[in-house]
Amino acid sequence: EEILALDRDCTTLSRHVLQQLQSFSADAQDVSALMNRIALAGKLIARRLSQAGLMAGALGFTGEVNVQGEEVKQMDAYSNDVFISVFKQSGLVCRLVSEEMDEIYHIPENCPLGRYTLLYDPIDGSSNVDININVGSVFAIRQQEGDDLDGSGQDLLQSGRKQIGAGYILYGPSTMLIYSLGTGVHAFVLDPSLGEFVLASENIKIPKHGAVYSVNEGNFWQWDEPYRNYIRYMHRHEGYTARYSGAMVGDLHRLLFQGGVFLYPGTQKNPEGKLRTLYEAAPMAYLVEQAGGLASDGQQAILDVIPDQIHARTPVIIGSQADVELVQSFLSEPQE
Ligand code: P6P
Repeated sequence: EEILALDRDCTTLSRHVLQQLQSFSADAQDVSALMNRIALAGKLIARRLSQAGLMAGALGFTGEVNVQGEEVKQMDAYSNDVFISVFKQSGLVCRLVSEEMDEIYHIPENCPLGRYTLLYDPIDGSSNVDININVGSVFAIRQQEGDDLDGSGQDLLQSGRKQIGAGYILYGPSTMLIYSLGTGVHAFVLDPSLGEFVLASENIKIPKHGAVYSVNEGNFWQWDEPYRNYIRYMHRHEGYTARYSGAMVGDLHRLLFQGGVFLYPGTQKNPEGKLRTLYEAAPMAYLVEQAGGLASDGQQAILDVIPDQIHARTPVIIGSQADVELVQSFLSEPQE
């Protein structure tokens, strides 16, 4: 038992990544180093979150408004800066795309260039930060294609199947890092006494069905009728229960282990919904498909969605196969 625990403690994230890639090539080493950098960003953000309530200026708003038109929380700004600081000198990336930055961040001239682009939401669910409820960071890794000479990042406007890896960090009672590089979904837990993410579970498979449906029913009257009919079905049938935290990462983490479905449909005001394709929907869809679940925008797999701009949004129906298919059955009903 003790040896097993010791062996698990020694399965650090970087070693696990190399095992997943079954290679020690330069590329594999780069991806392993990149994942390690993401883990470092997670540790720095987790540390700040754990102290935020004690630090003047760590909570509340900065007074700015981001590209989403949302007020920027101190924690959003800090966490975005953490990712920049961690990756700027890494020699692993050439660009950063963040929910918190209108423009693509190009690694400065005097810094070493890498071949990957990291796309991330540094703090997803930041409305939860000031009330000490879980938030998360979401990330996707794409390989640099072409030269992006005009810096517009057109090569990033491709389907989520171009992602070479994705994952999230969940800042909850414990800090967890969940990732996949295309060979299954794996979970690590931050052991603060070691300052290391330690392997918790491998090859996580989402249950084929779960009781939970996770959606903001406050938007009910803005949805098209098929979504309303689906919710009415949920209300009228035994065996379903609603869970919604206001932070996608926590809601999807629950579904990964317990099954169920998370939805953020389009509304009349925002037909594309609220969630961003490149750094929220696509990475989560990548993970959920790797875990044996489904992720749809209502018409097609989210991984086949090709965004028309860096901060494009998409409707999201994501989770257990049976539960996503149930939603889709309402969407395919003929409309009167
Ligand atoms: P609403 C957080 O801002 C977020 O992007 C997701 O993490 C979350 O699921 C959703 O928006 C919450 O949005 O409109 O339900 O408050």
